[in-house]
Amino acid sequence: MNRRRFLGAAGGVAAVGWWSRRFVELSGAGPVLPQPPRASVANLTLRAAPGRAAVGSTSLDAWLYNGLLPGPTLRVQRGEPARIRLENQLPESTITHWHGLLVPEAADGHPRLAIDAGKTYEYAFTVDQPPGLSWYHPHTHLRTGYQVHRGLAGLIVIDDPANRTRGLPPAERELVLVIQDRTVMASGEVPYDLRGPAMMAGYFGDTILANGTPTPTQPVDAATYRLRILNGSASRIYKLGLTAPARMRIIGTDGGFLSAPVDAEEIMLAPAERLDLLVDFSASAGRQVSLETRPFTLPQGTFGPGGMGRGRDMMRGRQGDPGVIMHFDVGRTTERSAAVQLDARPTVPLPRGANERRFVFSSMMMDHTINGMSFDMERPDVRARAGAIERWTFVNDGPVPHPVHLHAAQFQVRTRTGGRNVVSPWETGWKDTVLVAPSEVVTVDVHFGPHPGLFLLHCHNLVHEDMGMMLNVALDPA
Ligand SMILES: [Cu+2]
Repeated sequence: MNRRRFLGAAGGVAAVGWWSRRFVELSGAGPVLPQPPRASVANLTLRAAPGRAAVGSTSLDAWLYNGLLPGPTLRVQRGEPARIRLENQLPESTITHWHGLLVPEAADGHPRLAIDAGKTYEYAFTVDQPPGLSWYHPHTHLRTGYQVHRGLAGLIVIDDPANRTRGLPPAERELVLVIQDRTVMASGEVPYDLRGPAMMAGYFGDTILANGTPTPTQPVDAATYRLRILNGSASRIYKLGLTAPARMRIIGTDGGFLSAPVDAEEIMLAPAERLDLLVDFSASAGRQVSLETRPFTLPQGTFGPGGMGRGRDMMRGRQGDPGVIMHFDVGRTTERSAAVQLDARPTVPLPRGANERRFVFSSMMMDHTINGMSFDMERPDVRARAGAIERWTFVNDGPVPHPVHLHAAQFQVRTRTGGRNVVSPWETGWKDTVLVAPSEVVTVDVHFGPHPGLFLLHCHNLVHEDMGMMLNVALDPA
């Protein structure tokens, strides 16, 4: 069966008429933002299994890690060894990837390591990188999008022992937030229907879930909070903003802290990107502040406005639709925020004579390729060296945006030409995922981690990834 037919056939509920669907009930004063329970990685069993997860007035027919949506938040200290046993109680094969962690090949969750239903996989690795927010999710051949969509995803926080001396908010004013969009039926089913425009633009759900909850309301003091945000959506990009006076300062991104906080009015967050944010609510005491995603259009590339690239699906909305993610009810208790001292991973200039490579991301006629190639599990496509520094250029010559993700490395975004034509403030730190919109050319300086082996470069629009927009990166020993 070819890749496209397989995805279409296996995509979940087949034909669902709009008349049988309804939006998950929304209420103005919903539940608070649930915080996933924390788990240590010292001796962790992560069980992937079918389950139910309460979502608004219904319950999702889900696949979950340890019964939770999102899964438990793994808290780890730098230098701490992780021993994690993955138990696959799903009806199909799976494997878990630790997105953002620099781990040995055997622990990276390459799809060729997937285990059958009923089997277990033992992960052993040591976390040795600066504090920051990473996450974990399946990386199963052809099935990543479906398995994440059913609910398999969770956060990893590399803790920072120096939090308080940096002037950052205390633990009780730190919130994690996973943003995902899903269409949830009254029955609890979550159709993942990839026919038509979805095969080009990706999956778009009609409800935005914040830690699995539609539009929660979080009570906060009129003080500074730390929000650690993951866009865990398959395809949807969010343009984050606040509805009432509240100052947003970016302190970190995928790979850890920026060198200094950067103020922002709006922040664009593509699938798999993370954000470490300070929000000062002191100007909105006694008011409600909403975190919203604002409308946007990206350049449309070669199809032009109104083409397939807009991915308009009558019922599910499309890229750039506005929506409310959650509310904050700001109390009267005020507290002045302290001066913030960050500690960024140092920048290293590109060495003379560094390798340069170019990758062209193309989406045409519902085929998604990199340099004309579709993913082959065994074929090494790029050979580089562990520990090396290289300059890579990502080119989007098609009509749909691609959040480009590289395993086993962190990179720094250097330039963006075409399209938005700017490197945004939230892209200035160390990253592992960067949005390359239509017509854009983005150069990054890649710093490979210390581990040799077979790793991946791919689009993190999970629909594109499963349709083959992925290459193998073979790292030789340093
Ligand atoms: Cu893509």
